[in-house]
Amino acid sequence: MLLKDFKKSLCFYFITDDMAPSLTPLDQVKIALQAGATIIQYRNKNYSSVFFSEAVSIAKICKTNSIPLLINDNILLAKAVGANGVHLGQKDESPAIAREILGPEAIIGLTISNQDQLGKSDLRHCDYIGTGPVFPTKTKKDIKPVCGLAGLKEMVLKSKLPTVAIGGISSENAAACIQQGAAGVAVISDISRAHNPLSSALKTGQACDCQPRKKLASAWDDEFHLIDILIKQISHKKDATRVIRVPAGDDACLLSGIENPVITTDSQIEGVHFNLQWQTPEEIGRKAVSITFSDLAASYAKPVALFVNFSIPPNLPEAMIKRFYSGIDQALWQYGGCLGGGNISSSKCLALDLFAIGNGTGKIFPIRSKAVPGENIYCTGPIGLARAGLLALKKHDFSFPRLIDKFINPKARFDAARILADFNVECVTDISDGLAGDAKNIAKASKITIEFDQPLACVNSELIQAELIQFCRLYKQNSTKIALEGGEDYELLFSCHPKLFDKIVKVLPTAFLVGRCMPYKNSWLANLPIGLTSYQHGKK
Ligand code: TZP
Ligand code: MG
Repeated sequence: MLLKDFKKSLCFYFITDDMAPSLTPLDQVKIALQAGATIIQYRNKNYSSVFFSEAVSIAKICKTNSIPLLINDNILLAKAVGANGVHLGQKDESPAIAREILGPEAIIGLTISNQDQLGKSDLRHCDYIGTGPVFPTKTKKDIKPVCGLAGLKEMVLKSKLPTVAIGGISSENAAACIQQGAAGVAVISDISRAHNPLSSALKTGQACDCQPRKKLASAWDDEFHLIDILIKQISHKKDATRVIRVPAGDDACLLSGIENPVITTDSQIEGVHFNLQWQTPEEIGRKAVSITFSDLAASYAKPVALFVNFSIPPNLPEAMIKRFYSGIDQALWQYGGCLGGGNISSSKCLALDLFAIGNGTGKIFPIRSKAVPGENIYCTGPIGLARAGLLALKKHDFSFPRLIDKFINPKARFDAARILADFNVECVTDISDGLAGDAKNIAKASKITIEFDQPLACVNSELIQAELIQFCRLYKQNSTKIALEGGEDYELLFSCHPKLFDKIVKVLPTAFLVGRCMPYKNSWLANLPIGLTSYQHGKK
């Protein structure tokens, strides 16, 4: 689920019933999902550890069908089964504790039965509220008086959070609740205890305008079948360089005629580099290729072949895996290069390991150790945008589309690399770990000190987009810090003589001065604002 769609996912909210006479909670969930339920809550008022495997099975089927799962009351159970969040009552643990345990991306709901509770509740860590009972119900005994459609409407108007109507909901009254402005309706017994649960669920789905699922998604389970369909899915087969003699599909790929083979690798790991709540599988696949190919761009090499090792958790649906490959295919169309092969393996966490082979110029292979005193360090374009985009996503704030796009859709700068190669620039690296960190890599390799331009014009000038300034003002962030420390812009950092730069900037007008190359004096970087570092994996 993409977080920006969160409100939509509240629409048809099914809650499991541990006291249903004939249907297990897992069977109830299957029926609700078939009928088009958009979110599931596992509610088991008699929960004990013997039900853990039941919760795990429900978590699996929800994950496979990309439907968020919330756990009623039990924060630790939510954590243990990898649910998307919790629903808490007034007497349960606080939303603040749930946030601390489940993290910033968790969905946290709170029951608010009336205006008095609304006034008294701290909603800072909540994403939605559940209001009811709207209509009479026999499912829950210790409840407040019914609030009716009028009470629901008042709650919708007074609460800043999306409101889910609960209590006595059926296909007869679901649409009326949504007409009052409710983001969704939560149903238990009208499905779990219905004479015909599927037919009842389908009617509620229809009332909520939710499409039924003809077939529930199945998790991938056959490696060879998957490899077969994924290879077929890659439509970019144009081997412009004519060096791939045997492409993906055999034990190995046969290449010939690469005069200057340039090889690089990169990894994208769920929870470290990407998050399915923010990015679609297509975007993740595309970005994985862009950042791997960014190393080829920084080496003046043209993409030839790409190899993808895909580690996939067992409950991931086949359809979603295909979407990652569709993003990979889009990137191959964008940059060139063919799929040379890969591997698929089952794994606890979702990860894409990419290997790329490119063909270098044969004339120059730019490296980090070629910067010399007398030259300056320059950057090919604005920086800090991707980091700010990531921070915006973490704050669930989608009002910075350019920043978010920079994080989600970085481009390998083959265009800028071609210009630098034409001018015989010999010292280049791509900025993946922040301007300060990558400048330090050049300084160390070249055994020089890079003295940053004062007062850091590169980050304070108009080059930093208005959106970044706006973002920093709103969230009291230091734009210099974001620009210098933030990784993932994938611009190129290079060193050359100022006179050469005067020519380069005419054809690459976004390029700007970062600092000067000086003989080594005590530190690799000088003139950096105090306290700045760069992002390094493994280091906080
Ligand atoms: N909270 C308020 S009413 C209710 C809960 C958990 C029970 C809703 O169940 P049903 O069967 O959909 O009326
Ligand atoms: Mg509760």
